Amino acid sequence: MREWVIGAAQMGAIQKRDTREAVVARMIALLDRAAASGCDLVVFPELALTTFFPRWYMEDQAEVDTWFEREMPNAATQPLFDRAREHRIAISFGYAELTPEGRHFNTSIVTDREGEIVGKYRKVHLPGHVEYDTGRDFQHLEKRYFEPGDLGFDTFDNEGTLMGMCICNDRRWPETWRVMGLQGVELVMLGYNTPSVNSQNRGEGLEQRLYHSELSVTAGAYQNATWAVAVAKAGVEDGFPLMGGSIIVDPDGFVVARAQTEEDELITATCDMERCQFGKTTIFDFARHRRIEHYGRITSQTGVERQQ
Ligand code: CDT
Repeated sequence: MREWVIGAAQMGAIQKRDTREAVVARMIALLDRAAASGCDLVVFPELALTTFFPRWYMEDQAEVDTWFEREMPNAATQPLFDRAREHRIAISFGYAELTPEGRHFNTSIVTDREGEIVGKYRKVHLPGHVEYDTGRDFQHLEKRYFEPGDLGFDTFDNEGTLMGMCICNDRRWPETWRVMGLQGVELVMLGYNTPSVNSQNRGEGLEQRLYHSELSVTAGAYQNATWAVAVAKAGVEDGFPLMGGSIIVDPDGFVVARAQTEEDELITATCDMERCQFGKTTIFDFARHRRIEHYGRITSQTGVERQQ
């Protein structure tokens, strides 16, 4: 399938007290709206099933584990998979994954239109910190609760379209996009939970935060000639605001649909995968133009090393 009607299902706030069942009911309502709009694929946010729990400091691992899913689908999410299959809509969403071996990941999956999981991704770039940080206005403890993903940035053939995923902070790193671009990716799906203010710089407000998100996604899409769908969990969660700004971006880097609210909201676009071909065969024809002899630092070095 080369032409997909894609829905970005932005979600409003999820409070700590909200159950998985209540959240899944909201996701199903968005899915029904997507079916009415003719969608073939719907993308939901990062950690779509719960509040953004990494803002809360916890020491008790049993309490931490209550935010994680031990299998997917499970009893709470099975109705979402069932409805997606009924509508013949592929879905992608993020959740906290606890593996049988006891490993913790910030994960997303994508299904085909039969409701079968055809791709899984585990977040690589984990922002934030491990210990309680008194210097911040609020906590961001992803490095405490998750380990870095171990699956790389794979791409998945989903009914004839090459799809890839990344999660939130990953979108700010050009390497994320290029590793998928080098596999010929045609659609990058990502969800995010981005605070509306910078916890370490009160002066950086919503407008700048939205700009940096859009800049990252539009640049990633353009420079790799791929469609991109970036979907927020937004709104005020237990007093902590998350930004909206969900977008669908074409392979030329232009925004073709943009959310207007910070609530549950569906935006859609018809995405022809053949449109990736022009960029991939001209200015971003990697085989002809890349000069890997100058890129060694990208994989041999993390921090800055100044040349004297
Ligand atoms: N969820 C997530 O990755 N959020 C980050 C916030 C970084 S602030 C520590 C983001 O890049 O949007």
